[in-house]
Amino acid sequence: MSELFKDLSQAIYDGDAEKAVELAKSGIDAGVKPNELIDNGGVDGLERLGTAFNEMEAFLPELMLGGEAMKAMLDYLMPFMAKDDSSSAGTIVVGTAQGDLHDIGLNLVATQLAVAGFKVVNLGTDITVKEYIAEAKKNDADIIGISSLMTSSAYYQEELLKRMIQEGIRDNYKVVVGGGPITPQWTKDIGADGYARTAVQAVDLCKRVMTEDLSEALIIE
Ligand code: B12
Repeated sequence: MSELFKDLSQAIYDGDAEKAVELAKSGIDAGVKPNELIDNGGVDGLERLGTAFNEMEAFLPELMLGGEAMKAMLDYLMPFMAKDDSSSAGTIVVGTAQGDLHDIGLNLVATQLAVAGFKVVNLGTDITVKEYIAEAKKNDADIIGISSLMTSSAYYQEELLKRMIQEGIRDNYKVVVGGGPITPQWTKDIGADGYARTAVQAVDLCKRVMTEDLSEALIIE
């Protein structure tokens, strides 16, 4: 990892928003792509923070500061991501599942999809199964995307698919899932249409579930 990525990761880990933005700016000035700064710097810092939290070396306030620093850096970087206005790749309704307030990954997925030409309806956090379905109908969506950062909220991914079957609307929308605890096996078990590990891969996933005739869940990791 280059020095810049290492410093950026550390600034996020330390919850130092000012430094994170300053380092991101120096990266942009040096021609580094926003996605590289996000993935190699920011996400790395948050992943280390998550591990430290698990090992009780970091606590909730540190987690919050890390999240805030990442958000500040993303706010700075968003305008540097070029938008492809040439086509409408499809409409996707996205949000984090019920009970889940994590939105950093969700916003990254929403941004990448918008940049790639999708019409994105970002519902935000703590979205119930009912709300996903109502919003998908209202927006005439092609895809529903559910993010879950906690094992407890992943349960609602399965609930959504069950509810769609009960209401006879399962085939009306593709359903893609993602987030930390989500695995390819879980994706297959609950009968979702696809899973991607990162926001950049989510674009490929959504394009492919829209256009390809897939006989089983599409996994991109
Ligand atoms: C920052 C953070 C917080 C912040 C969130 C700030 C915010 N606005 O989002 C705060 C402090 C609020 C927080 C709170 C809590 N957190 Co927290 N948090 C984290 C942390 C450190 C980073 C999460 C993050 O933003 N990662 C960076 C982003 C970019 O990654 P990502 O979200 O995974 O998204 C990427 C991919 O997964 C994918 N993706 C994501 N969504 C989707 C959707 C689709 C459709 C697709 C295709 C792809 C995709 O693309 C994204 C970009 O590449 C993680 C640790 C970790 N390693 O994840 C813990 C973590 C998620 N938190 C955890 C916990 C336990 C909590 C709390 C319960 C703590 C507490 N005791 O109160 C609360 C719960 C609050 C709630 N009800 O939601 C646990 C969850 C454990 C579990 N498996 O259930 C984790 C894993 C920490 C740990 N190691 O224990 N947290």
